[in-house]
Amino acid sequence: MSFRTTPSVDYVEDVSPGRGALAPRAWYASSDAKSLSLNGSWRFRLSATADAEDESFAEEGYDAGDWAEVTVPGHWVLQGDGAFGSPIYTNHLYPFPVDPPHVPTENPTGDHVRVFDLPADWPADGGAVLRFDGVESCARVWLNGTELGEFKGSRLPHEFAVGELLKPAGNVLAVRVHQWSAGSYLEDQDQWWLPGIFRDVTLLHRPTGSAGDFFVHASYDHTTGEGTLRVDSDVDGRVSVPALDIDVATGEPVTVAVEPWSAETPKLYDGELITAGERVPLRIGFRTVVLEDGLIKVNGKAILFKGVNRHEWHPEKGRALDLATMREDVLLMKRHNLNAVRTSHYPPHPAFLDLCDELGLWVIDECDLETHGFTEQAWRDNPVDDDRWTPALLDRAARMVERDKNHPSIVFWSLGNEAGTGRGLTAMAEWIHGRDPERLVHYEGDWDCRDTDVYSRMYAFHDEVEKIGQRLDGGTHKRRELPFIQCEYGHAMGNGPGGLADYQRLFEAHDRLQGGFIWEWIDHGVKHPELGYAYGGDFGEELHDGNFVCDGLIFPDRRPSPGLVEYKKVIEPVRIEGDGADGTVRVTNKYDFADLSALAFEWSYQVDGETVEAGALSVPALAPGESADVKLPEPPSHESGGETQWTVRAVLASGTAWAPKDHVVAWGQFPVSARQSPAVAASDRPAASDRLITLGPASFDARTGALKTIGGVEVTAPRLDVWRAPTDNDDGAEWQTDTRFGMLWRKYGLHRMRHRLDAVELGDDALTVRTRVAPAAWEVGLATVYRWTSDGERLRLTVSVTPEGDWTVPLPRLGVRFGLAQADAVRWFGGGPGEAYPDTRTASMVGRWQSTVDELQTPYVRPQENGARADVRWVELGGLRIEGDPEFWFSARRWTNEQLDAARHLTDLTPGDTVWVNLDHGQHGIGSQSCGPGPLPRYFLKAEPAEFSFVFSTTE
Ligand code: IPT
Repeated sequence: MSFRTTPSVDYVEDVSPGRGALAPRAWYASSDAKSLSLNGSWRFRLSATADAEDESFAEEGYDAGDWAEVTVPGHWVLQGDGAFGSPIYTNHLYPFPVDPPHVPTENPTGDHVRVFDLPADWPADGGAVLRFDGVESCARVWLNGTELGEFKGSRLPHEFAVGELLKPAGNVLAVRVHQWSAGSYLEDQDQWWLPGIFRDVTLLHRPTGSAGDFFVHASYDHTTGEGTLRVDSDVDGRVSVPALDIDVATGEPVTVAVEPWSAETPKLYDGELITAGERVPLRIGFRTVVLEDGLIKVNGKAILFKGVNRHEWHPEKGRALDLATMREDVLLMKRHNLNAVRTSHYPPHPAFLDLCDELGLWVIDECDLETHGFTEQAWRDNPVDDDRWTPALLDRAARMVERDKNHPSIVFWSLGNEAGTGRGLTAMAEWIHGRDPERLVHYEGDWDCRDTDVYSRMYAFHDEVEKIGQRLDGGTHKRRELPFIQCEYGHAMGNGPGGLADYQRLFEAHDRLQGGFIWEWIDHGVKHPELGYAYGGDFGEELHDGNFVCDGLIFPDRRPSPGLVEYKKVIEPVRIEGDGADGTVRVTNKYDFADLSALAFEWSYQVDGETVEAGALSVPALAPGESADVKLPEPPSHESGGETQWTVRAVLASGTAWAPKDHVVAWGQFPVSARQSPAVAASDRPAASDRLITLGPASFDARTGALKTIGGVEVTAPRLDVWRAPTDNDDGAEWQTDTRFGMLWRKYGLHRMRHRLDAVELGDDALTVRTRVAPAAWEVGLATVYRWTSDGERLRLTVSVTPEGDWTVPLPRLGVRFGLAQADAVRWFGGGPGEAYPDTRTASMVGRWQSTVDELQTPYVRPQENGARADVRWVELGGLRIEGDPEFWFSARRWTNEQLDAARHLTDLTPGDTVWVNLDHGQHGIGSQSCGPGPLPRYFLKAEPAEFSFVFSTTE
């Protein structure tokens, strides 16, 4: 016989969504009804299991005075300096045995207590509601000793009626939170597992006659320019929109001329819902979303998503985001030309959606649902195909739709992510279609599109996307009628993603392709005292997926990574192409709705990268899709012989809600006269002494031919270098079936090339050093000849490389590396200001740039190849000037590429005595193979015969 002395925790493993909570409804902040934030410091006690402690802590009079404290909103594992456990990162593997709905006995459980008084002016009449905006993963709640209920659905709101229970002072709110529950099986998103009350807790007064749930329907008829407003409300009242002279009863439609809402023109009308007991502010955006002619149309026009997937992330607070951080995200998105966001993979904090309404972003609002880990067992027992779980799925769908339905920015509801297929998903889609026929339904996991209004895929390769665009992809009849989006593409892990411009060309070429969403917005690095930013494994997790959680367009501190700068350029809403020779520029408006009247255009003219003159360019306020050819002024006069080009920029003509006046939206550059290659007459003759060979300004080791000094500058001799610290995209994901070059490069020993000296030859006009560069164990090699010449002042190095043997892999890079004892400031003429690689170079602008060796580094959370500048004509650093023939890729760092390769965190990189400079003739493309295609073949750096030169001189 057995009996329990411990509290019953059966609800933890119950597949039902919970009990006690109120029906879901719209999320809004009242103008006049009182509310009390219960955010702040709460008493906290952590137990190792769900039933370790009884429920007496919830009783009035319980003294939690000796408990620890945590901040709400927050995750306990990110507080207490490790005393409360640590985060766990897995991509899709459940960090517990898969035996639904069971969870481990070890189930970290946080008891939270908050004692509060009602403000003196808290009305005595009416009721009150206690709202939890997000608790991971399962909570049981008591107020003043009375149990209110329990709930699951971490990123969804739950409300309880508490009016009867409130006292003027000394209210005791007790919340028991379990890290693992049946709900965890539905929340297998690729992110950190972070238990806690991580969104706001609020007490809302509900006056007699207050509004309950309401649904704002605001459509736009593009044929008449009229909007129709109807606010359906549980509680009757009036709806007023002063700017439109609207004052109607709830439920009554009214049609008036309006300015429509779009992501580009986010016109919101302030209104009010007035019930007997309450006034609720409304922000109304009129727009109509339909599927028509196989296209997603808003206000009669097909739209193109230039989107990103956004997880909520803050390096110290996890998913407990403050308003300023949310705003920063939206501002950064707008400033980088993004027009859409998929709230991967759960509804965000509702304030984020307010910002999307206000500043203008199309939103795919995604439900808090992912069961990805079931893929490991061929989707057996998948909760989305098991009727017992369907109530939980429908509850989640309803909590999302009801909470968020009044946001004009939301154009799609998404059922969730990576949950396979099943009847539960169909039930969700049916319910959503019925509840909100005015929006479309998205889900990627069913390629037959049984339940969805769009064919959506993730990481489809360019060639497949093109086929889909051409409608040659086949599929079910239904799918063939649908538009296509990539809900995830361009995996922004580490250096990259490459190939975005190639995708964008396809999206723009085929109507059916309505754009995509980069994976993902931000690196989920956790701020760490020793490691800088931690990733999977850094907390000793038994299962983890390493730095796969750091795959964002912005770094954990929200600084834009080069990937975001590249994306901004690739998706710019104005195309500026020119012909330098005939002095015209063709401007094309690529917005879907806006004309160009918000933009001002500027031209500038550069001679050798230096702007000599600039001015305004008058461009007509083109309508979407229109182009115009605009004449540039006469080129300014300047000394002849230089390399010249035009740069034309489109900037904001005046400040907007998201960026100041003069913010650059788009640009184009076009050459006028080409660069003259540097010429050095080979007039000097190398002279050998005992130990040294001298040639012009340089000295070499007489035995090895290795360069030692140029003028007064000591160098570690340049040698051929083909290695780069593999990027996450070079390494590729283990499931990729295409060749992963990062692995092969290592296999073939490109990181341990040996340099055999074959000859040092002194000629009449050159010093020639012959070598063979090759890895141990393989027959392949690179016959490499360094030929040095000089005119007495300048020194020219010509490197000739001839591959030997059967090279089956492209090279990571091809160039020379040399060392400088000292270097700090860097100036160059070439591509900048940021890094670029063959398939990430759209945003690289030709000009004069300066930086420092430290600032040239791109701080990828897991160190890897970074920081190359493209098309460099010349660079100056450490007392040297280096000109390239042809242009080259430049990078410099205070550690070697081998040290960079060995580092796991930025804190592993410590500056040495030498600044290592790479001058590259070629770089292999970047691609997106960490979760997508590798570089397209045209970006491969093939092992082929090559010759390239550098001219060295001193700057002093
Ligand atoms: C895809 C997931 O949807 C996303 O959450 C994230 O894990 C991303 O990959 C990779 O970072 S799923 C993948 C198997 C294609």
